[in-house]
Amino acid sequence: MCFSLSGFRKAADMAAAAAVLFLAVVTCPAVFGNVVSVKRSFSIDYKNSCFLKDGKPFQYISGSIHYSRIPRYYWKDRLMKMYMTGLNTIQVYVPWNFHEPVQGVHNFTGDRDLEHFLGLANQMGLLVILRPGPYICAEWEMGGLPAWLLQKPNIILRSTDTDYMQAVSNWLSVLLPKMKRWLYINGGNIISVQVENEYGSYFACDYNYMRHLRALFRFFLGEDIILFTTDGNTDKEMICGTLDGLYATIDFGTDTNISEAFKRQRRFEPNGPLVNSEFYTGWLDHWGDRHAVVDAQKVSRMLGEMLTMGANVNMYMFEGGTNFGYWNGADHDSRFRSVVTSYDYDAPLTEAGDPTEKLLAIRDVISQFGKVPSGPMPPATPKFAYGFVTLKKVGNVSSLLDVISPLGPVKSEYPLTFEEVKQYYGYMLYRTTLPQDLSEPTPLISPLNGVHDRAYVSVNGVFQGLLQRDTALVMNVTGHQGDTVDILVENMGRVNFGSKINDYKGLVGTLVLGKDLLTNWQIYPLDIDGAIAGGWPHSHSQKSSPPREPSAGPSFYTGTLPPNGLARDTFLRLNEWTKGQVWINGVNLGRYWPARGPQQTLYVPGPVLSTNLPNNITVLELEGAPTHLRVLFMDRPQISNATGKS
Ligand code: 6GJ
Repeated sequence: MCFSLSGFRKAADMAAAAAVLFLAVVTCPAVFGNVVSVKRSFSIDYKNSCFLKDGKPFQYISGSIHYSRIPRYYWKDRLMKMYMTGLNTIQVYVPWNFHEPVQGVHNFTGDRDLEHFLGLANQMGLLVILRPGPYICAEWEMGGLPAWLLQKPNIILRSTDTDYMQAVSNWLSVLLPKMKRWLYINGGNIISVQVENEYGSYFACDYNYMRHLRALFRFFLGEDIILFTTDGNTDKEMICGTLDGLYATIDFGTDTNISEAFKRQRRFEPNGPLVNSEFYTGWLDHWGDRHAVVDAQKVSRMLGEMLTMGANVNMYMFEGGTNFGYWNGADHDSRFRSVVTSYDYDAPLTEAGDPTEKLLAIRDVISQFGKVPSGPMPPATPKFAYGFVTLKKVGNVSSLLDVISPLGPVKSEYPLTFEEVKQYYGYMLYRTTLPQDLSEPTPLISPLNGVHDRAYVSVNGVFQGLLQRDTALVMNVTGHQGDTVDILVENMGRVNFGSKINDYKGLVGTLVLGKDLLTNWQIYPLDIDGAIAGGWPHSHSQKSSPPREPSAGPSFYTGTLPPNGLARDTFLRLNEWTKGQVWINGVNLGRYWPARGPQQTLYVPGPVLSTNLPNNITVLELEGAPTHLRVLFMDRPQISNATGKS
């Protein structure tokens, strides 16, 4: 095991350190002898089982941060706090779908400016462990894979499927050449690059897929960069996820025996550095979960144990952030469970980037292994409670299709999926007519559990109930023959882990009403974000004043938060509302569902707000608005601990 200064505790170990340093001087003159200029290098010393940075033993202490979950404005703030904690490295996923939402159209600007993010980290002296996937999991929509891959109905994702591999090759031929200049060996700060993500946990176990990726990464990045894999702490996962030429690392959390886990890594890497690539400092929340927390003392204690062993540790997450818009993922084990908008993760830095007791405990541990930057920890960003804003109804979704679906419907005898209509995120409205009079409540059934994921059913504009994937496959409908049936379907985020990541959305199966198969559909893709970006509804004069009483069912509401000269972080609470989506000044803040929780507030980054112009608020309420159409801006987040209703 390489002995690095950071591998020793102070005081008690200084004597040992002195002895080892003496031995090192004797055995490694090139490192401790005459000062020689050393070409930048970052490599693995298999003889001494450590990393070498410019030829010297190096132990990384890293934290995961996802730029795709943080407004560009705050990147420097979060990175500074990670640096001041004593981290020397950060770990970064690159979500493919974030940069190529439309096939062949790439975006690396603004909040997607990955190179600007890398540059900020470089300025701060932070090294980078890059994880470009192409699959990344991460509780991110479809694990980072673009949904347009599903246009091929039977594509086998994460395999040598030719269409999948062609798309992967095209993507990596755009991304990796951009990363080459950022490699540490080329003057940048990227010290290692992960290939795929926990591939051993995927059913395909396609070694040729991993070989193809290894070849692509080597072709674009060269021979000198360390390529590695990460897999869960089981033999099966390590067997299917590792490949010669890719350094095998492992991940585990606070519920694991450290020695046993590293013994498992040693079975795949008998020599070389011990690495925990994902040491879970917290955990994720699905809608309806009890909020997940991980004990700070346990995290810091285990971190100290691993660092004492000379292991290299990345804390997952150090700064989680937010699943803005539709970027949250989902899990599907016994049933579909959508991840909430907040990716706070009970991480050392909160969703809003505020230092926690957990961060301070971690910094104390790190300080025992070497000098942490002197000076105060940057404080929490200022928050502001802007108070109540009362909204007014714009209208039902069904009455606004000319605005939010300007291209009109796609006509089809049977329902088409989001992917078939080439809309990938958010909402679509499926319209047909009642085939006969239904004077008695008549069951509307999704016989193949084909509602992905939630469907809000209205007849002639009157909300009659909902269907939900896995848990509500039937509801009753009444009406008259020829009545208009509108079914708004919500995509609640694609599965990001396991074998069900081919997660088609919309009505992926037919619906049966009584004995009738419902056919002859008009399918409206809804471009709500586009309409709002174009100034709707605030710039549009309301043609007709909608009914004053808040009717149930999918409807838009709007209002303005007056400017007050401050653009401070704030938290939006809609606890009197039911379920929906919120936009402020065109920014899609994400989803709310207070009855399910545990998330009760939506994080509103200060830079979203204007200091001198009215802040336009738009709410899509899917089920039922409250009598008082109020929303509340608070100066702190709220998370419920009770398990939400199903
Ligand atoms: C990691 O595996 C993943 O690599 N992990 C999780 N996996 C879900 C396993 C369920 C049995 S939850 C938190 C992390 C991230 O998703 C990470 O991307």
